[in-house]
Amino acid sequence: ALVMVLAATSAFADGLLKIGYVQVGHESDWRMANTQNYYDVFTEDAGFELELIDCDNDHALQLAKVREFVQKDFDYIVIDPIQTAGWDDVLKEVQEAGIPCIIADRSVDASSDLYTTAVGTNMTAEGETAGKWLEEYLAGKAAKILVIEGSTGSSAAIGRSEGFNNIAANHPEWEILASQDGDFTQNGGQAVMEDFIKRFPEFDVVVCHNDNEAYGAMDAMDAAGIKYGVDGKIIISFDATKEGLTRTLAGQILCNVECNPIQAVIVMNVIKDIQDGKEIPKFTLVPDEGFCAPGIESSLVTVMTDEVLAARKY
Ligand code: GYE
Repeated sequence: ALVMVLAATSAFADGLLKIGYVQVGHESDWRMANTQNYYDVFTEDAGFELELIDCDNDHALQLAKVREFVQKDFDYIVIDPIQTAGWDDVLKEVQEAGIPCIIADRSVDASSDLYTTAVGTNMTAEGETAGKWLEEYLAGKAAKILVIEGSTGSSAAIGRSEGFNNIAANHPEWEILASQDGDFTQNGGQAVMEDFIKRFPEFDVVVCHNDNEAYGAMDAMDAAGIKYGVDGKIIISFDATKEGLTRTLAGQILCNVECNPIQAVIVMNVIKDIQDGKEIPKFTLVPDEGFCAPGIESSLVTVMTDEVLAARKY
């Protein structure tokens, strides 16, 4: 569906469009890259004044900051929702104030009538890519699987679990031993993995919902003398940040499903289209792809090389 929105004429004397972005926090390398990308793109030279708030994973704070943007009559409000739930009231308030609202990266569990448009990746598809890669790699072999989830209640964690489970459902020879929240952080990933190592003496695969959790899981396995890589435990990760892909190229992470943090340009183009009075789609997909370690044959993901790594900015 396409939607028409009334363009904002900046209420501010400097003529710059005021953009308020409520960012999730600073939990991961992905997040830092996403924040940097917004600062790089929404510059004064480009005609914008960006106020980016680090909400530090605090849903109540995120709601309060959106309300503050409404009070200050910002031209556009961009929300990267920490959690999917609990958005109806505040979205209605933004709408009643007549401020175009863009949901970016993560999604909300609210009617799409309540916001202007959304920009983001398909987290369920990311989970399915991870599952399909594993399916191809194991080729019928049985596996005991541990999952370190992203922050509970976030669309990124919900989607990745759902997608992976969709594929796992076709494999009675796969056993998911446990699935636990590591909050998308390195410390969280390490703590969950330390706990897993105590509880599950035998496992084959660790699925980490982001790269930072994977680094923490590796630290825990290093400390316990557990090998990972082509001749050890299989680590699957998400995000495919520069460091994550460095470890994929090194054969430590066997599969890394990208989630592209470079989203600000897409958001900016949507805003420009609204300004120009153009019709905009209700959702714009940020494309991403999967990668695997060298030496693995895959029909689904790109095999890592030095060139692929060199081309990554974040
Ligand atoms: O995968 C993780 C981050 O919302 C897609 O949040 C994002 C996720 C990303 O902290 O690293």
